[in-house]
Amino acid sequence: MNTLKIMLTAILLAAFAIPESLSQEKNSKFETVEIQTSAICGMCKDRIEGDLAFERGVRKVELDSETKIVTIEFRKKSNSKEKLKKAITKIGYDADDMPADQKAHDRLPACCQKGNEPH
Ligand SMILES: [Cu+2]
Repeated sequence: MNTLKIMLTAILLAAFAIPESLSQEKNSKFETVEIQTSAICGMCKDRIEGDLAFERGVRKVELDSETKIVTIEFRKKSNSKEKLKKAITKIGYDADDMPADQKAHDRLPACCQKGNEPH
């Protein structure tokens, strides 16, 4: 009877311990950052999400159409917020305090360039 009790306790402990250790692993290897961009329309959203998906270590990219804030989840070892901001400026958009690369910006379709109304 005692053995059964111990076994049940062990099973219960294992059930709680496993998800806990998995989430800790996730927290240590990945980082999520939010960066304000100068995106204007849905094309900008697709362009930024599509290009950033190919940056090193990036696992998830989502640009909020309302706020133009892009949320990026990436492997800490492979990338950094500063590098990702730089990557956004090279696509042609502002990233927080970093201004867009002028040449990249000028290559964007006219409707996607800064100063246009969101559409
Ligand atoms: Cu656009």
